[in-house]
Amino acid sequence: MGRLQGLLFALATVALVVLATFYFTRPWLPPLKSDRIAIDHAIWLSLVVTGAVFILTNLLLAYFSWRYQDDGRTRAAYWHHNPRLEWSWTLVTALIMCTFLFKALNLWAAVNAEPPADAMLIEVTGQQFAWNVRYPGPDGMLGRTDHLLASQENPIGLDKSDPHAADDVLLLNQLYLPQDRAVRVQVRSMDVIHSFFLPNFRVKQDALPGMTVQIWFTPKETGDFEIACAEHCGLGHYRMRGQVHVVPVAQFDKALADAAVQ
Ligand SMILES: [Cu+2]
Repeated sequence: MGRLQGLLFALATVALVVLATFYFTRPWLPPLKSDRIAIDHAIWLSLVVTGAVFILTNLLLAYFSWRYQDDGRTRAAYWHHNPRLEWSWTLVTALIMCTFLFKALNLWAAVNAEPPADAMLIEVTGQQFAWNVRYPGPDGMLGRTDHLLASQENPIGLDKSDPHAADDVLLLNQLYLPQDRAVRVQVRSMDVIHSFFLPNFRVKQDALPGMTVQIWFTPKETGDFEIACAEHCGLGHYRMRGQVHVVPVAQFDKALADAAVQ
């Protein structure tokens, strides 16, 4: 019976390794449509390193459970305290983790670097349960907002007495972006914490009440994609979705004007 048990455990472990390897080596990220390819590289690197450790340790587990299972005669050896072994696995693991850490810090610094001077300004304000999108209009300046002015008709509390507010373009759950031009998005919230998530653009930024957080990226391909809320923000969280439309720069002004009329 002992023989069979070890063999079955080994086979189950090998099956797990084969299935996991098959599943995780297929492309599972949504297609990339922005300039943030470095994020994909970081995800793949950590998957390759942790995946190699996973495969190696599980194959060893399968082998040992088959090879050294109870045969009714051999006594198990017991020993402890091997400082050299303990130091080596601690140091090797620490070294790998430090490499990940420094690479991630560099990537984080690059993602959060100053946007190009000609980046297009857009404001996105989360609210239960919608995304309010605002463009500054021809004057290039966003009008003042005040939470106390917010109402059903004026969801972000735009101060209409501010001269910069008159030409602001407001959209609901529709975000138009120019292809191949950097955009800087000021992410805000009217109520609770939301998270502005553009899976195809590798963008995810919490929208925090009382704070304006700026992110920037460059859309690379035209098409329609999803905006999701990635922070559980209330009963309607599931329907807090919108669409991103990336259009060629030459058609951008018209696309935005058409959308604003609707
Ligand atoms: Cu939300």
